[in-house]
Amino acid sequence: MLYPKENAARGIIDLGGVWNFKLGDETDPGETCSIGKDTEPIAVPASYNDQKDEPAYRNHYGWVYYERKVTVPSYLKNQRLVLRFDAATHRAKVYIDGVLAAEHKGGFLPFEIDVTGQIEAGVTAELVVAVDNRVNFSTLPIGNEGTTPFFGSDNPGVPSVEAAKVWRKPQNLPNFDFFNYAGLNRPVRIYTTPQAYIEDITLAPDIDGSDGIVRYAVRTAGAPSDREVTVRILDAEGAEVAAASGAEGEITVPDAKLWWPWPGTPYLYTAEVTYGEDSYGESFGIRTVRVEGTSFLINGKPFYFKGFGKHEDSAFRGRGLDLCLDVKDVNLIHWLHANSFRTSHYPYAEEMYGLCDREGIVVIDETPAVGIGAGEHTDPYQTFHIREHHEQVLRDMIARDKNHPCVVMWSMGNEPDTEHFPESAYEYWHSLYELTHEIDPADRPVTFVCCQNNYERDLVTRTMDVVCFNRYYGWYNLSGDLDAACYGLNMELDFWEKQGKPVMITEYGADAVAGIHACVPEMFSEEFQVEFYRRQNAEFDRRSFFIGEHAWNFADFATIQGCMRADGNKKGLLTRDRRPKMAAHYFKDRWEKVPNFDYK
Ligand code: GCB
Repeated sequence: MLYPKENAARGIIDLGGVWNFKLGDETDPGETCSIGKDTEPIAVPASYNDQKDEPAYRNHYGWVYYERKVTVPSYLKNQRLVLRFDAATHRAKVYIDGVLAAEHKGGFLPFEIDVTGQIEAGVTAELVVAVDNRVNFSTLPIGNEGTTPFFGSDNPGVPSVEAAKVWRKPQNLPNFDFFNYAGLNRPVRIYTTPQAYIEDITLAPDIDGSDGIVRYAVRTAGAPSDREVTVRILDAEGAEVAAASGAEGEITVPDAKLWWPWPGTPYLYTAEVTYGEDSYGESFGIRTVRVEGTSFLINGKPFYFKGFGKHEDSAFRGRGLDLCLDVKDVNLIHWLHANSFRTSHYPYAEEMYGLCDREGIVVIDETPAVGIGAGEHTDPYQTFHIREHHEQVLRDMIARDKNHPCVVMWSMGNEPDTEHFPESAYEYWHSLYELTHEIDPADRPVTFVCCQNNYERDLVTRTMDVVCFNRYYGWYNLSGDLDAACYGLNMELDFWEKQGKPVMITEYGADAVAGIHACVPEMFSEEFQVEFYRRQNAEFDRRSFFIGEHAWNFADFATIQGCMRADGNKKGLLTRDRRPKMAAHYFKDRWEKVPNFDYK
């Protein structure tokens, strides 16, 4: 799916701004197509939750309504009009002049509607978007249904499931550790194309000696296919270096400049595609990614991942796109001498991938499949109704992100149950693994992120291209005891070593409340967070098959309330407003000395 771009053939009408807004009540079916007068202002793009300091906003459950008028200028009369939502979290119904124009499920990937017949250039239309924030057993991410897991226990202080139903209001019970920010989190735009148009461009790069090879495919629509597709490859200065015609083929770029992670040069080319009156410039990099033995190779050289899991999370906007924050984060990633991050726990806004392409930051791209687990008595693979949706999300994520050189690996999900129902888990995840390989035109490595206490029972993780595991030795288990933590960690590393795969840690960390200091490092102090990383990194450094360390998390972030969270999750190396804790300085020093390539 192409990102909206303006050029001589295409225009964009940005629908960002202040819209009219109304909360639905919990019984609302999301079918209100005209929201009337008593509305409140709401900024788009942004999550609605923190835009007004009311529990009704913050803890809303169910549908909300966004409304605005849209007028496409009459000089665009003969153009094709496409209404594009970059993300509506988690489910949307779009009404144009009172008529349902589209429905979409999934809160982190774009969808678009050809509105050529519905919105007429020169005529004002009413746009109403209903958005549902509910998470449950059929959504990704997963929400618990009915009650919290604590209800129904033997503890007399805790009401039974039945009793809880009497007084408990329906509410979201996320089975994940980030605040369920919702709404129109990303841009809403109308873009135009000529009537015969380029629908999609796929670019799969390879290297042959000093040349670059680009396999390409262009999908067109809207006219008889007698018009010719042409492709020109432009270098970073805009000079043509290769060209081809036809809807698919292979192009050789002589003496190609490769895309390298920062501080190498992340060189970008543009594939300038034309079809009739339409044209589109897709930027891409020439680089290869491959797993060989226990190495992860970028352009044939063993790469070491230095970085973190992140979140899209900030004050006021919640999960709303903030370009200033994205640029700042990229600059902080450079400041830290990090080279990579994982889009934990959902695909991020497309603008961030564009920045990472340009700035040479390596990305592990993750679906929103987080929370697939329901304790030792319930097989989530039998109970949850997610398979079809999960496949769709994988297809949509790859369709959106396939041409980004920054994306080097797909993560199908985070921390599912693979321990209590190992066979079900294998069947589920391994078939998705095969599907992911099949649908990625560039066939990147595929993984998912495991976190099981009994890693020996898990049958899936060892079959992934890269073993990615999240571990909290010294925090959630063996709390505060870093000797014991290192002992436990080493036992586990011995196990993974035997699998003969590249292995990386995708989460490890300790909460540290900025400003709490201790001479003897104890939990929650900044000193403990540093010591936690210093000790465990020393163990990683001794293992040649170990290909990367991703700290949890880049910055502090908002979560649901709970007795384990004081104003959110405090495992950030930076505070939520991006001030460095001691651990940020520690990693900055360490990572400056750890090269991207041939570290082991
Ligand atoms: C995890 C999860 C992550 C949490 C983290 C924590 O294993 O993947 O979403 O935020 O632990 O801090 O507990």
